[in-house]
Amino acid sequence: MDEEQVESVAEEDYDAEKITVLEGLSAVRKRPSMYIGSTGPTGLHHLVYEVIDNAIDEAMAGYCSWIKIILKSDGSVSIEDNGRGIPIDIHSKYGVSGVEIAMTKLHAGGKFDKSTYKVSGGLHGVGVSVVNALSIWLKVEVFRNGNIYRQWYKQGDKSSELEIIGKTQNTGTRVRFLPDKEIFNIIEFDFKTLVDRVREMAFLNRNVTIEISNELTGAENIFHYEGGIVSFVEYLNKNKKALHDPIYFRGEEGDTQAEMAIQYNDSFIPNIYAFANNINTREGGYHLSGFKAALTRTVNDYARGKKFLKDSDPNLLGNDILEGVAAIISVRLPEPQFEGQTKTKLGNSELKGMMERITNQSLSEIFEENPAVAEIIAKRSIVAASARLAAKKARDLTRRKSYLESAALPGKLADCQERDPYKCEIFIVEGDSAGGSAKQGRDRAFQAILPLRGKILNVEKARLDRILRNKEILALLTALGCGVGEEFNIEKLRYRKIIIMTDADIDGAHIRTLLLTFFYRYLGQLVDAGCVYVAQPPLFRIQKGRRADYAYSEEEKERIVEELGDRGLTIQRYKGLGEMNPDQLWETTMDVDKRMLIRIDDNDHVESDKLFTKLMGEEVEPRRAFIQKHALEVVNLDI
Ligand code: 0RA
Repeated sequence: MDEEQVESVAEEDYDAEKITVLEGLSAVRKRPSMYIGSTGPTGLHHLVYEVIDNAIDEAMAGYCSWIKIILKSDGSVSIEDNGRGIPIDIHSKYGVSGVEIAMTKLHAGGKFDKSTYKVSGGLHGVGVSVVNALSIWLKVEVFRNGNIYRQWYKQGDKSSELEIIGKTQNTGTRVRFLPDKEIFNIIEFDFKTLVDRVREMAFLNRNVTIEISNELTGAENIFHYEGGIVSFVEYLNKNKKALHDPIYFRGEEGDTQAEMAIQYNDSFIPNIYAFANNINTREGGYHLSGFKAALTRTVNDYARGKKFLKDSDPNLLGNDILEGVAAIISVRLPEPQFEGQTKTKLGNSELKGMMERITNQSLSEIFEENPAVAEIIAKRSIVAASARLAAKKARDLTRRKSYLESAALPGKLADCQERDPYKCEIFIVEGDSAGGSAKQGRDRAFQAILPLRGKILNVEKARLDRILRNKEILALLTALGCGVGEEFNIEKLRYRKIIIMTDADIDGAHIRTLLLTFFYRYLGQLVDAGCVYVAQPPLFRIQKGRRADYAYSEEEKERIVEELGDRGLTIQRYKGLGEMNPDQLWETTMDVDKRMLIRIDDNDHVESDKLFTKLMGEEVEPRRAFIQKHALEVVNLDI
């Protein structure tokens, strides 16, 4: 790989060697995370998104209507589009083809000069050269000028010249690459992860058809949504009860465009996704805050105008109006500023006023033209406001109680000795007998045990005020110490590891799901902070003589049995944690050195929401089977 060494102006005091700037792709291979975020699964999938983003750029410029992604059986991935094709002519400045520039120069990806596209997607905008740098091999094919061109690369360096290999009537680009296992811990793509992202892309770009298939399994999906983000909100509400037809409006100022789709459902949870140039701005930003402010104002104005709110009533708050809303906001702007921890917060402040103007104007018109819809939204927000006041009363009550009882920790909590939250963990255990084993087995220096009895409330079907009257949830919240809702404060969290430890049977799975739903819905910040875990107790104990092995799955048991031979084996199947003696529970599930924990994360909020709705929502019948099969889908393996 050739490295351009660009010398900076060196002042006498400086060591010129040290300030030599390395350009070219070797920088990418040296520090991949700087370009793709990580060398874990997220970074790996980012490679695919980077190529798709280039194709979507072509689509946004009006030249591409179709993208096809194939997971190949050799582990590589192919991304083809029917855009204009990467230019093949020789660039006057560099003396090499456009293809070679795109493949070997940083930031040269889809944008040779800024004027090529008005707006452009891509989180890092680093271009396909980064994909090239991090691939053991890459093949690029261009369909252009009646010809098919092809060039091969190895770890970023070309391994063949650009050559014509055939004729075609089409235009477009096909890139196929195999990620370099010297760079990535894992080089297997997760089909579902790709499918979810591609579906989102198709919602956001209504004119594009995206096909994705997996050669290994034969799975195939084709996404094309005429309705765009209207289809997106319908998708969000699919297993929920929608209260009206979706509302849609759009507007533009200068080179910036915005569109919004809104549809309320009968749940209590807001479900809003804001995108900027197709990027999910999870951390929000000015587009989102402008939208929320205007939505709040418009609903308040309407409710006052129609006298649903009396003059003496206080205004509805933003959160009242957001209860049960599903909304998509999509903005496209020429120079997005991505800020925040994960670079997913839109920092362009001019968007706030713009979103307010568009939303105020369009939504008040829509409300005037559709009074039935407006009334549903206004009245539902008023109910939410009264529930908020009731919840506040309930919270005040619990707070007062905890003041009275000094320390006020729940009686059944077996606390640990350590006080530094970062060193402490709490096991939430189902049932008293398991709780007993856990209390005896633990390391009391830093492990606390909270046994919960029976089923906790299904929080999916209740508002916060009712949830806070549930004894088990109160005990949990008091033990955690971090509060909930407006009072949430992670600094007050007493344990930085919260470990859900339930039986490995269907009831255990159910309780685990109830708890996860509660964390996910009401203590999402703890999930985002990576504090919530699920313990993995073994399913079998296999004894031969003095030797005991534990198996955490059916397959592992088979393997151990095979290894030890059939004779003289005693196999015990654990139905509940209570069947393990304290030593065994410690050894298999609680000992930091030996246990396996699953960290809960929420990488794809849209799909997590759908999963929890399915798990805990109205439809009772399919639930049991579904929980048994999928309850752990929401989690990723950690540690
Ligand atoms: C540079 C310039 C143009 C298009 C592209 C790159 C381009 C890159 C990729 C990567 C995957 N698919 C792509 N499609 C296009 C503009 C082409 C022109 O002006 O004709």
